[in-house]
Order: sequence, then structure tokens, then C-alpha cells
Amino acid sequence: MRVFCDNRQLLHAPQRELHNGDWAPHAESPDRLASILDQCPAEPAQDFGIAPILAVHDPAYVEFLRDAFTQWHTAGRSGDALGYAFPIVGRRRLALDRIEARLGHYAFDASTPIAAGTWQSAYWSAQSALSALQAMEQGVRHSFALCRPPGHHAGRDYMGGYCYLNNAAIAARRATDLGLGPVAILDVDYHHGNGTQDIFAGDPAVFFASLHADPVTDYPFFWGHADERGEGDGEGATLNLPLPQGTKWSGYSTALDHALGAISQWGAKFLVVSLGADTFIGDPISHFDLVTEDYRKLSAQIATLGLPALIVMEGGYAVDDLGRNVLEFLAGFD
Ligand code: Q9C
Ligand code: ZN
Repeated sequence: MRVFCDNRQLLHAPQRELHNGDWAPHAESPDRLASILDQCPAEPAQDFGIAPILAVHDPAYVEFLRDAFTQWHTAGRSGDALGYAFPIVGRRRLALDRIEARLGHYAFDASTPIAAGTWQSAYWSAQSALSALQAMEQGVRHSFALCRPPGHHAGRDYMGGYCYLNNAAIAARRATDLGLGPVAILDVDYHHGNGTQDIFAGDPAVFFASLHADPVTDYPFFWGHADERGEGDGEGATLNLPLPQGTKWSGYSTALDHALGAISQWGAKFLVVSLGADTFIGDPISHFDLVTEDYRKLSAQIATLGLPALIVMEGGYAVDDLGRNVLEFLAGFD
């Protein structure tokens, strides 16, 4: 399995986040990469430039991500840039200049601070996904993009849930553009991949299937309900399988069978897996009960599809176990 990760993905290091009404250390820390790299050495990313990013994201949003930290400091603020006022549904999308207004405009939550190295890390995280895709164009059946920061909560013009650029969506879009499709994205992170869903909701060329904690009880709450099935031409190309807190391998595996059946029936020729290891029983912010050995069963079950698979790292916050869980997952493909 080829593995891609760039050193510059370590630069993003926000200090803290809001958690249960108080400040906590930022769960999506650079240590996550070290835990995984300990288990599997990686190749550095190649630079595919900004074009494949702009094929998914709004140019004004990308410009905001690039400038926000500088603008925050020029405005006399210190620490990480973080919004606190959000234009709720029904407000006009006013193009205001104040950094606080921009931070609200381009975010749906307050768990996604912009620090000094955020843009660089997000950029190289996306380039790792594109590099892993290129390895597959060159003939590898499976490759792993060790992306960080993660991406699946980021939409075309918004950040959230520790995510800035949607790495899986950027790779999936490029895969369809290269004629490798039809492409299916299977999201097995604990949280619903709302950004990916929004990006492809109306797109009949990309199928999106997600297993996740029921948004009635879990973040991101406002997406991922079973009745969300795609829109317009994309109607039927979105499949949401919400699961209860406490889900173990047996329940998970049954839902996975359902998702895999739908992907295969839809006629996918190429698979992107959004891999979250926050389904682990020891995850500090999540509530499923998968154990380390289950990750090999998970990937072995996915591999029964017989499709070329690009694996993109998303969440997983039990840093001491993260590398082992990811290694088990990768092993199930061989
Ligand atoms: N601190 C991913 O797994 N929760 N993102 C914020 C608790 C946000 C998780 C409130 C969780 C986002 C990629
Ligand atoms: Zn997650």
C-alpha cells in the first residue's frame, strides 16, 4: 500500500476548542500524524496546484482560508482566529470585510480555529490526497492519503468540524474528471460527512454513502438523517445510515453490508473511503464500540467490492491507539 503524507501537514496546531461549554485542548492535534507514521512510513506529497482544489471549493472561500490568520492579527487580535457570530439560515450572505464577520460567514461551528499554519497544512493535506490518486492512475489498486487536517465536514464554501478543505471530495472530483468513475465515496468516520454530502448532493456522477452516529444525538446534528437521499439529478445517490451510540462490530457490519450493496448496485468503478478511526471504543469524543481487530474486518468487508480504493484519513482522536487501528485497517486490503 502506498502512503502519502507531507511534513507541512504538521504546521496546523490550534491551541484549544470549545468543549461542553469550556475550553479543552484541540482534539485534532499534530500528534495524530506521528501516531500513524510510527506504524507506516509515508512518501511526501507532490504539488498539483490550486486548480483541483478550486474544482470543489469556492474561490472566495479559499482566499478567506489563505488570509484569515493574517487579517486576524492585523486587526489586533491574538491567538487563533475563531468566529463567534454566525449568519443562521435565512440571513443574507453579506460579503462583509470584518474578520469576525468573515469567520462567521465561512464556518458552521466554533470548533474550527485558524492558526498560523492552517492554510499550509490544509493545502498539503489536499495534495496528499491528490498524490495518492496519482499513484492509482499509475496502476496501484489501493493507496492511503494520510490527510490531516481532515476534510469531510468542509463544504464548497464553509469550514467546520476541524475541516478546511475537503480532501476526499477533491480527490473524488479529480477521479471523475480523469474518467476513473463512476465514483462512490464511503464515509466510515464516526461523524456524518456533511461537507462531502453537500458537495455531491445534486451530482449524479458521485455516490455518497455514510455510516455514522445518529445526528439526533451527535454532531453535526443538522445533516446525516436517513431521509437525506440527494437532490435533483443526484436524488438517490446519497445514502445515510445513522447508528445508535454503543454500536459494536455486529451492528456496524450489518449496516456496512447495506452500504456496500447499494454502492455495487449503483455501478461504482472507483471507491474513495473517508476513514475515521473515531469509531474506536477508546475515542475521547465519540461513542461507538469498535475494537482494534474490527478495523481489519472493516476493510476486508469493503475489499469484497473488488474496487480500486483510495483511502483518505478523516477523524480519530485516541492518539495512543490511532496508529494501530489505522494499520489494521490498511492490512485488511492485502
Ligand atoms: N469538542 C472529525 O472527526 N465537535 N471531526 C466539537 C466537541 C466537533 C469531528 C464539539 C467534532 C468534529 C473529522
Ligand atoms: Zn469524526
